Amino acid sequence: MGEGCGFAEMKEWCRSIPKIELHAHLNGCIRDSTLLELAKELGQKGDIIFSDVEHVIMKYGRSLTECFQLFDLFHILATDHETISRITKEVVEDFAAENVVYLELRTTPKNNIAKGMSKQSYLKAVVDGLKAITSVDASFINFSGRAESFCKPLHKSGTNDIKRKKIYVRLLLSIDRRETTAAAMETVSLALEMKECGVVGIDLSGNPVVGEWSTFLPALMYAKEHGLPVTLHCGEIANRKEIQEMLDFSPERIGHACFLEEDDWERARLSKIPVEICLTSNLRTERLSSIDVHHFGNLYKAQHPLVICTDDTGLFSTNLSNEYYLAAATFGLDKKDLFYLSTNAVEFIFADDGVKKVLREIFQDAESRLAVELHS
Ligand code: 6MZ
Repeated sequence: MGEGCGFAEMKEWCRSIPKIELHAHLNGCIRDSTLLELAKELGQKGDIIFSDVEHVIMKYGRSLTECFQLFDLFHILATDHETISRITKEVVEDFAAENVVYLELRTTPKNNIAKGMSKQSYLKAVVDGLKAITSVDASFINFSGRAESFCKPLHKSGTNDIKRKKIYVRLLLSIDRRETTAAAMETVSLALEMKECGVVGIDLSGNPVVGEWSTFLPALMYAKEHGLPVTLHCGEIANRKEIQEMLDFSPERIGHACFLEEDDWERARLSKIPVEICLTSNLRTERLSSIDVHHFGNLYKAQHPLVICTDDTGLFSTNLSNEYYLAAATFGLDKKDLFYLSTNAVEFIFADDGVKKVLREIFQDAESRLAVELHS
């Protein structure tokens, strides 16, 4: 961490600077309190036995396998449309509270016949959640294709007004590695249909030990052919063949990238592919022996395009400010380094140039406001 700056001051800096979040899974970001409430309700209805799940929800460290067991539980708890909308609203509010000014929220559209849910109605529930946000000003795109202007402040501007947080939100649709080619294709078609409600790309995620690259490739190619950017969970486990196939595909971004070998990095370097870095997630799922050996260190030194992200704020009890702090504390970054790391992330977003332009202005304003601290 930069010299002359205490822990508390650095933590406050990480919280106060504007930030961009590009790798956050909706259902991985559920608040603990909401998760417990949902579990209790389902317990009372007799749908689950609450005491069986309570300790799973409250457990701190989890292996990658345990994380995916927990996701199965999340999917039981969060199956109806109202709950999806509620979670979306809360997750966006939580990111805005950390001064995230642009959030690319990813989620896997789900079919659930018993609940009358289709992939399309799932996505509509997510958008309804965005519409329900009142405590912060969220800018997203609604179903009729109009860019929503920021919600109006609740009170007229006055001296007692607290400045309202503003956040741009766009969506990525995830293909789960358990899905078939047809299901993956359905998600990409939905994304293309729903571009008008703020869907800006496709993600491939899910348990990395499940599924074959060849299953998802047709759908990912279809996305690419139709100009929809793709980000891949790449190298979350050591799987040389798949990592190479993924790099052959030339995705617009990759996430995690824990198990790339030197040759793979050479290719990634040449193509300057931005990497979504999830420090706490990688540490907690035991992708590395300790945080100081994380590939962030070398990539940062080599000035490779990087963006610090959270992955699953609920699952890993973290937030984006905390991830920035962790990077500073582990790799000796100072205030200025963090600010420009955050600023550079604007260039890797999937939203259009109009949004990029506004974000650049937000960072320029912040740069002027923070000039003393940035240049001291
Ligand atoms: C791979 C992950 C993940 O889509 O239901 N997901 N996939 N690696 C990770 N690192 C730990 N974290 C989350 O959000 C939850 C889903 O996101 C994916 C998994 O498929 C998980 O079921 P949604 O909103």
